[in-house]
Amino acid sequence: MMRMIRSTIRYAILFLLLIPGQVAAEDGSRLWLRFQPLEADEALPFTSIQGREASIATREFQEAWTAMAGKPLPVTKRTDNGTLILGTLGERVLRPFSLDKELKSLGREGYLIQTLSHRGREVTVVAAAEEAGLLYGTYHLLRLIQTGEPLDRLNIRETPAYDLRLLNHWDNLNGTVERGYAGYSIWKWDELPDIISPRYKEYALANASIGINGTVLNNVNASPSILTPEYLEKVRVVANELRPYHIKVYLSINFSSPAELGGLKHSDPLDKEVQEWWNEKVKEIYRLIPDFGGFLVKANSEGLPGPQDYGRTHADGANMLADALKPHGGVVMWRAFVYNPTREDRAKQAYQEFKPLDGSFRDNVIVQVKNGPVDFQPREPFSPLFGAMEQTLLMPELQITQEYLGFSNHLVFLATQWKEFFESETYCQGPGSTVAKTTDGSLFSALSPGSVTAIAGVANIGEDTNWCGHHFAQANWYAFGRLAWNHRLTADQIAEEWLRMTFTKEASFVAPVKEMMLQSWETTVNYMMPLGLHHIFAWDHHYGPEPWCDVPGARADWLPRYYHNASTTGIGFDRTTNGSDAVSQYHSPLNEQFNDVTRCPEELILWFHHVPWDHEMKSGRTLWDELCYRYDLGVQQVREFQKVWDRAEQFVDEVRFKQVQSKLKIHARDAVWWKDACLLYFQTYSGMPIPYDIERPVHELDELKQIRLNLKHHN
Ligand code: GCW
Repeated sequence: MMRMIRSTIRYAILFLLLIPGQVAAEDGSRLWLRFQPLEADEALPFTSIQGREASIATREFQEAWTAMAGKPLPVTKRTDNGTLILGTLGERVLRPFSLDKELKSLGREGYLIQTLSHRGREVTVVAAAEEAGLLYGTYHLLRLIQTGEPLDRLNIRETPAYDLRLLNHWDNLNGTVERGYAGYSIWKWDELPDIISPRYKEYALANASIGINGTVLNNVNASPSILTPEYLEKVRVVANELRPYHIKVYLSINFSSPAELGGLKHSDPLDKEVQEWWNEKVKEIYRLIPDFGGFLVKANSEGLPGPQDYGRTHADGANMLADALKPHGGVVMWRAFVYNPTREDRAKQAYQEFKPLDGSFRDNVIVQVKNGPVDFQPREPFSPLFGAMEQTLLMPELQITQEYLGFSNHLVFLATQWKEFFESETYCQGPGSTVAKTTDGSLFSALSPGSVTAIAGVANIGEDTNWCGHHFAQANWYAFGRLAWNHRLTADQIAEEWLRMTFTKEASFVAPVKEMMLQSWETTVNYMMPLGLHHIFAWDHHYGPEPWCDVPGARADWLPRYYHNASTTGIGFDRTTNGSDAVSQYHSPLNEQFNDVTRCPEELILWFHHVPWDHEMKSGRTLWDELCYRYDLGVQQVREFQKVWDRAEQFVDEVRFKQVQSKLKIHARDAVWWKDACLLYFQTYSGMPIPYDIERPVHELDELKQIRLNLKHHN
């Protein structure tokens, strides 16, 4: 009998351990917000909590705490040792601490977290001028708890680097996502406004936890339909879901909307009727969404309509929309991603178009500039527009989705790339004028007292269970938010935080996996496009290599040959003063440095120079050999990632372990594909042998040329 009872109990326990909820819990859906149970030896200083019950910060804290500690913190009116106090300016709970002046100086979104003493009792105070700051402060404290940081002597003050920290969704109204690799859009336009997906709130929460405060819901290749009353009603409902988490909604608009939607004869921005149409449309939007953020505009770019269709400038177009939005507090983010199939070097065109317009934009227009002068390539120099427009607000656009970095198959941590960008010297006001400082208000703060600073990242989010397709792609969403809040954080710090929250704090897991993440971007550059090569992707889908690609009748600047210029004499794009002269768009001494093949950083040498195959590199190797070594190094590094991950098995739940392991197999195969394709093809020009000490090609060039990926559904 006893044995029977015992075995029943054993089965019951086994059953409890196997209930589907528990296994499914580690599917990546909770992102970095897993709030794992605290371990027995983690003594935390909190004994009770004081905070407005209605406040979302208090609610979020209690929910997370309950998950970690098993029960909520007791709510108290008394101040005891260990009381956690959450409050905003003027609230009774903060009165004993005289923080008002300081809180005001931290602005709307800033906060402080301090260990303070009150009548001999030690308390922790999270305080901010307004609710938004309090929520950010609360998430900061939760991050400290989750990552295992000491909590006893806290003295933290934070304000964001950029005022507007936005995600850009390239999501279409039919549910597809342009350059999205994590399934269909999370915005269920067909179901809205009646059905509200629980994911909207989860999305809001995840963004708030990393300080993102705005989102552009639809693709920059915008359908005019987004501005119909039917869709605006849907947008209103999404905005209502996001608002409690301090996330504002913005929309991409189609410049021809007055004609296409309003039935006007045209959409000329200087036409009174057109202006009136926009004024009325904007009023309609604000009636529905009083805190609407504004418009994002892709105009006269890749075939889209714009002010130039009517002989007007980008400034004319942007200012018309800005005037409509101004009375309501909205902004226009006008994209500088413009280029035409002219004889002019594509890398120079955005600068040529926008630099002459410096000073002619309204103060609620922000020109949104991609990090590099071409298009989110694996590595680009920074766009020369940064540091060139001293009287125009400029915001960086980064790409979180991995359009040119292996989609959601390759493990690429982008914080390293973004740090290189932020820290690039523009020299616009001498040394120290980094890209970050040209955009965060520290260099050109005189623009206008009310003007805002901003940054955007093209989202990598879709309806996949783990949101981003690859578990490690979540780290890029996370890193974007963290850097938008504080671009001084190191990639190392961000990876460390993310790993501890997303997987485990175990040092023997974190150290090697973090190393892998920190190396992964450079690794990808190595096996895809080392030494400044760019845009040698296969036609249209931007996944695999196709340096030989030739599509009859296609625009020259959409073909790899335009960029690599391989010939029997050498390889690379001559952008020196003898070539396209793109170097001259940079300030001195950078222009001279880029112009001189012996001083140009080797990472960018083929971006700026057409280099002979036997050119001697810093390593002492010829350019050809160096190219071979870089490609090979990339492959070897991915193989190393596989080993690092396999060694980490004991620390990771089975589902996520296996999924990442499978992705790494694809990653390794693709790296070999890239290496073989590029080396075998370029060898037909260099005529030189592949150095004998590196891995031999395993493919035939002709066989690689036959590969046709059907990746249409990804676009
Ligand atoms: O690089 C190109 C992408 C397009 C994208 C465009 C842009 C949204 O391939 O898919 O369109 O950039 O940024 O506008």
